[in-house]
Amino acid sequence: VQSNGNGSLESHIKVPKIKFTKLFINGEFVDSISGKTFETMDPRNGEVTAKIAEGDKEDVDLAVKAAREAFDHGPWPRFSGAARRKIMLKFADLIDENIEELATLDSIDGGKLFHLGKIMDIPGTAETFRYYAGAADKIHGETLKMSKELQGYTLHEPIGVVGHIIPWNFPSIMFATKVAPALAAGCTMVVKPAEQTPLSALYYAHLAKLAGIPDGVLNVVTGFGHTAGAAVSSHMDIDMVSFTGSTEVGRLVMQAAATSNLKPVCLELGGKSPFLVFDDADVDKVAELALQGSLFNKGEICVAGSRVFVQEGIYDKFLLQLKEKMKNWVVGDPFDPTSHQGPQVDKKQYERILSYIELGKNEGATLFHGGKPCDRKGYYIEPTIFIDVTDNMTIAKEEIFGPVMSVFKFKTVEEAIKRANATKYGLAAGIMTNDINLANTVSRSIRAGSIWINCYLALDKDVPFGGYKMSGFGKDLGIDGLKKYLIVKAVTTPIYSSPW
Ligand code: TXE
Repeated sequence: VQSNGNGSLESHIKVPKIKFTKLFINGEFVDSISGKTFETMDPRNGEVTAKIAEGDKEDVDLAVKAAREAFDHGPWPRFSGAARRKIMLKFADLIDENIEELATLDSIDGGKLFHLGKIMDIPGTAETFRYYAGAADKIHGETLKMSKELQGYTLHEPIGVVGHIIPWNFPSIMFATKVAPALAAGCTMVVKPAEQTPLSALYYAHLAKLAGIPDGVLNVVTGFGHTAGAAVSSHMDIDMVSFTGSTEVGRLVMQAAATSNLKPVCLELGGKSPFLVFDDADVDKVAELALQGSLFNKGEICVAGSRVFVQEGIYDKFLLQLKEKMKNWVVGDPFDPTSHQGPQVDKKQYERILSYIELGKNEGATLFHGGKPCDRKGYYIEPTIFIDVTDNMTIAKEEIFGPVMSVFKFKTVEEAIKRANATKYGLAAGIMTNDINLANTVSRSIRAGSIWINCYLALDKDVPFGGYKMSGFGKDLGIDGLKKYLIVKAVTTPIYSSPW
């Protein structure tokens, strides 16, 4: 179904005047050294939304210099945890006070549903800052049991200047996922947002300053990946890089880290997650979960359950349910509250997804639903379901990052596990069954970082998230997400004999 987009748009929402378009370095919005800008587009119509300062290596150098100074001599790493907590809580409150504006920016930049941004992305961003604010004063080491002449303890120190390279699919959530734990740890940082979605990151920089985060602690350099991004990953004075994006670029980031100053990296990369439906599952409920699992955020989500394996006993019933549910799936303007799916982020992604759909058809999969661009302006694609997909087809192997689901049939549990694991990725998996023993056995057999039993996309700020295999390594979110921004120092002293 396509919404007509007339009259039903949230009428009070006007595209705001874009206030922040420059780099944020050392607490100031500044032009890029070259003076160059790039255009950010509205995916609803392909029109230019704003001209954004195009940062490059020299700008990253300036941002790193500010972050280094703030780390080596500034107050942030030296504050008590409680002092950092207080400022981070203020930051979270300011985010809450600006929910509509922030959600609007993510919608016009990335095509994200405004009504979900308002209740999920932006409040979730604020909550992530609160979660890590609460952790800021609970960072501590251990006392070590040593030989009787020695005593030791560990200090958990901030790792230093951090580089965050973030993608466009969840601009706000990604910003919080990377920035909040690093702030709590006492690090200073340079954020390189995706070139498709720079608007909200710059707005967060403005709020950070209002909240009282000292100058130089949080710097935002907008620009392209091969220039500004590469300058971050290869910088000699950045102590750690946290990256979310494609597996190809993750490899480049790791190479750059290795050939520069051997900085540690945390990589959250692509996925091709299996969604397993066993014979005893509640078909109605599970069909809904499967749809959300692969179409949510127009399929631009690294944990998309894009390989749906259904056991043969309920296969036909499952397809019937999918067909029924697709009748109510609305593709439309992200500001229309009835829309389930907005436009893809940009022309490149739109064309890439359509080329995968063509490949699916050419390689012999059967088109069960959708399969073409929507007949309207903007980068809208019909939600697409393929059946009769075989494991060796390209659409079964590669991450499409769009609203495309492939459905497979299986017979036995062993077969399901084997086929679910037959991927280079290992980000997530869904297991739909009412049999607790089966769910537990399959959970342990799947090589993936997040397992969802009778639910899907159940991501939360307090649950560690990150992949196995070529989906990367290191964890975001949860307390594990904080640990990577800390470095452990061991301190040892002798104990001289004492009468006590
Ligand atoms: O990602 P890139 P793209 C996957 C998804 C998608 C594909 C391509 O399959 O279709 O990647 O998307 C920065 N050095 N994911 O091309 O390029 C870039 O500027 C340093 C999965 O947009 O990986 C941006 O800030 N940085 C994913 C960030 O990397 C570089 C989310 C991600 O962009 C760089 C996004 C370089 N050489 C895409 N080149 C997920 N895991 O959620 C680019 N960048």
